[in-house]
Amino acid sequence: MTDLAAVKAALRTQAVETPSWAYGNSGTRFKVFAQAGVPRDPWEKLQDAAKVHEFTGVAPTVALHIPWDRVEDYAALAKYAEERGLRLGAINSNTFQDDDYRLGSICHPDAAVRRKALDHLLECVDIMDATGSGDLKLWFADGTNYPGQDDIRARQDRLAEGLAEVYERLGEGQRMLLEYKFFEPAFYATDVPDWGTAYAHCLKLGPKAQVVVDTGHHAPGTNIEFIVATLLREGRLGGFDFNSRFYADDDLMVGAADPFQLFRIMYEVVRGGGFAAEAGIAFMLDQCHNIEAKIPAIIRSVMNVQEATAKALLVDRAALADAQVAGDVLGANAVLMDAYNTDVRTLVREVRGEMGVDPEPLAAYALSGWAERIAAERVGGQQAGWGA
Ligand code: LRH
Ligand code: MN
Ligand code: MN
Repeated sequence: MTDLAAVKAALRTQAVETPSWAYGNSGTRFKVFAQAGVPRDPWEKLQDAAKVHEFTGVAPTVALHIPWDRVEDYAALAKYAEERGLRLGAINSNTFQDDDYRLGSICHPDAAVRRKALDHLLECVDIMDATGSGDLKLWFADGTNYPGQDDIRARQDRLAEGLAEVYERLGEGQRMLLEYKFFEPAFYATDVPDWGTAYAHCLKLGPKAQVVVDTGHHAPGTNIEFIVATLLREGRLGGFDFNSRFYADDDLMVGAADPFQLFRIMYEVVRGGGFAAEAGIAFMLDQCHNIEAKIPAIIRSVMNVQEATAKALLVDRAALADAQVAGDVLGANAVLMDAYNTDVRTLVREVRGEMGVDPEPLAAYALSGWAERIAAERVGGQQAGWGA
């Protein structure tokens, strides 16, 4: 038997971080379809993020991407967020949109390019100081396209050296979250391709270096929940970049392609003690909404995470443990599936009501008139970054 009151209490503490770039226009290599009312600057992105939080109650922080969200005064941006009931979350670095980075950034063979990339990462920590953000999220587009193009080991040495310099710069209460991705834009060898490589670097660096799992960054069929369980067990799971994929790094709404996978991941989080606030795991979205309306898509994503979490919390852990110890294969599987197959929509509606949030976030947002207002007021929305 699961304690429903405890499940609800846990759900009320949930926090999902939304990415500033999901509010902007984005697309594929082929076309960016501009939408009416899209934010023109980081301030307007925060206005939209505040709506997501207002209608879900569980999206209190917003991740920034530098330089996409470059402003003169980051402390003022943080204050602007606060005035809207938000906080600024992870600062995402960007060492992939400059001509100099053709052969990589902190793994580049030329020391001058490495210096430039490192200076950017250090600037991101300065921004964290100003915004009060605790996490620096690092993803490197570094890698090679052809065997022999560069020395794989030397690139690892450069990576370790660069990361160490940034690690040293981290202040009290600041962490470095290292994100891996198995391919793209490099096609032969990526310098941080998998959790093992990220973990090895983090282990050398120290406890403030943690691995971030972007759910879209694995080969098809990868058992992501196993990675989550392992990193949690080792105390090195820093957070998630949630999204869905059908093929590659699709950045679709989390829980859209494979809600069962999202449940399995959230179950391992709950099982490993990662859901408690003290665990410090950042539950971030990393998505792009190319053809669908952005704010409703982000609200839907937050709801999907919330529902998957509710199901994970509903797993009858005692019954599961009994079945596992008894070697009852089908019984154990049935306990897990019972939780997954539970319709939790009424439960989460109740949780919202208890939090003073409308039980139907999407309908409430549609009625709020915000979409019409921004479409009328904002002309010339900003692109999220791709193809800019
Ligand atoms: C890389 C990535 C990384 C970037 C984001 C925009 O594919 O997942 O997190 O910062 O996309
Ligand atoms: Mn990501
Ligand atoms: Mn990605």
